[in-house]
Amino acid sequence: SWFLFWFLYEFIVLSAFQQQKEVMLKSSPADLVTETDQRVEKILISAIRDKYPQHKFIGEESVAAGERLELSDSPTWIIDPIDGTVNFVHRFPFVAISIAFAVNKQTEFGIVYSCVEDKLYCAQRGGGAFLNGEPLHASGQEDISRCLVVTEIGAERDDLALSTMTSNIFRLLKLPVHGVRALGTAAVDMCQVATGGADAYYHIGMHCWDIAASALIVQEAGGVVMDTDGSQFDMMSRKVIAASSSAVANRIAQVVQAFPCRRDDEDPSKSLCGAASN
Ligand code: LIP
Repeated sequence: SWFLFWFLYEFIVLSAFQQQKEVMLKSSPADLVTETDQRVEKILISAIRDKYPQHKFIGEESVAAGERLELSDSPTWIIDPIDGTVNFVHRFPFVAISIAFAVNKQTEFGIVYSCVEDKLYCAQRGGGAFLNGEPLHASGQEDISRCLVVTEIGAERDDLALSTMTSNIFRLLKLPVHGVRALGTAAVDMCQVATGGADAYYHIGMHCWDIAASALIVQEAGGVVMDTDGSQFDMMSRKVIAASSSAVANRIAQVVQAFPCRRDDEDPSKSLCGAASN
């Protein structure tokens, strides 16, 4: 219910936002988690499970705690309790909850609540996209040289990932595009394409829980979502482009290169090149 949502964010996330936080590291020195991330996810999943005991869940912190990530055809809730945890730790004002509901591996509705901005983005498949109740429309821009592009540096700190990400930005700026922005949360980044405030977003390395909801919000706002290699969007591939038009999306796919990263639904015991890691 909206009350639970409101309670979680008003009372738990916003009050913790101003406080000093205990920070734990996950996959890299820039991949952080706090007790608030874990607490919000637990409360949300238990509340939804009470109402829908048959449904499945994919939660960022449940997976981090070792739960197997599996997307089946069953009704599944894909949850990121705090998207933009680094922002949350630093009190940088872009922090969001992202909730997607998928059936047959396809998102049917998605919610992104950017709590410091008090902006509620939502979409239902075939029902359009909205921001605080107002309809959303992507910009429709077709000329890459008139585009504002959003991306992220992400949490990877290995040389290959960093050189790939920085050379992607270099090539885009040389196209040229009007500029490149990064808000520090994939979900809010991507919603900027749905509002028309930005014309494109691309990212390599984020997870299904970061983008499952915002991808539908962009599509329902008339935008285009695809993989960075130009193929069909796959929320498990950890590579995505969202754009104002197919022309802009395809132009970015020509410029952007990806670094190897394990699919979200791939067995973590496998090494990046697929062989069992010893
Ligand atoms: C974050 C994403 C961001 C990405 C970070 C991290 P989190 O999600 O929103 O786009 O660059 O690596 O994945 O960890 O704050 O939920």
